[in-house]
Amino acid sequence: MNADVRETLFRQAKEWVLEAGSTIRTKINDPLTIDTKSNPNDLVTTMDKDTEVFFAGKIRETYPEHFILSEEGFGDELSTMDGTIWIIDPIDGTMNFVHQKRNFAISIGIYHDGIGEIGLIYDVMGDVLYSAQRTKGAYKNGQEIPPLKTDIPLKEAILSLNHFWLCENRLVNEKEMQRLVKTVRGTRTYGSAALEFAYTAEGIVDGYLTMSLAPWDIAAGMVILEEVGGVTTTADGKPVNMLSKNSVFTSNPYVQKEILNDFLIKGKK
Ligand code: 2AM
Ligand code: CA
Ligand code: CA
Ligand code: CA
Repeated sequence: MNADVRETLFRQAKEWVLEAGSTIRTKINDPLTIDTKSNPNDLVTTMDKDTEVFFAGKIRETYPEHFILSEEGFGDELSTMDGTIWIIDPIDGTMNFVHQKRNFAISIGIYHDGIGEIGLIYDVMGDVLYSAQRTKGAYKNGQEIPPLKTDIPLKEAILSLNHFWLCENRLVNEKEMQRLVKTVRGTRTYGSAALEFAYTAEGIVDGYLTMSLAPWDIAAGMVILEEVGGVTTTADGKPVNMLSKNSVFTSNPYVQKEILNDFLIKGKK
């Protein structure tokens, strides 16, 4: 994608993200209609849907030739990554949105012919915008985020992961995961994949490991991570597929190989 085209698109997407975030803040204490999707803990609210409708409307009106890949069903059915695709999670961390009224984000990645060009992750209640354009660096509220540290011993790393990894699971032997948790300095669980990507990019956690994410959970984060030298793969070290669900391991490359080889691949089922 041409750099000028990308810059214009970036400014437009950023404006819409801030506008959508402002609307959510205004309505944060309004009564919510909450439904469930795949299971009783898989929540969706009218705010998720309304926010996605807002973006889909703006995009279809302004860029009718673009495509939309999004969580709540107002996007397109896509079978290739050809063209310009807005990959949208209107609210990432819906459970946090419902229970905590904070710790959720709007996540938008814009990809062109399969390449991540723009990433925007907006911590709505914190009013913190993480953003990146390919080859132009990553920013937190307009301040450039420095490249990730290259000297983190595993015993001083903080890892973000869901506690399900420590229970019997289909991917990695839980004994290896327990050993990993005891090896690193600490672990965290924030409940918003997009924010966990942003925190990894910021270097306040050194990696994020998750069992099953959709493209809209990771599209923006991957662009931002890449700009600070981070690496994103599946939990067994393979490239992630933007048209399907994936296990995901995004990390500082300095600890990535060690965690992959010594724990995830070693304990792989
Ligand atoms: P969501 O809030 O947009 O659904 C929670 O650990 C993280 O995993 C959130 O980023 C959440 O995104 C994501 N996630 C992906 N699939 C999920 C599912 N089926 N149920 C709950 N959270 C899911
Ligand atoms: Ca969801
Ligand atoms: Ca999500
Ligand atoms: Ca969502």
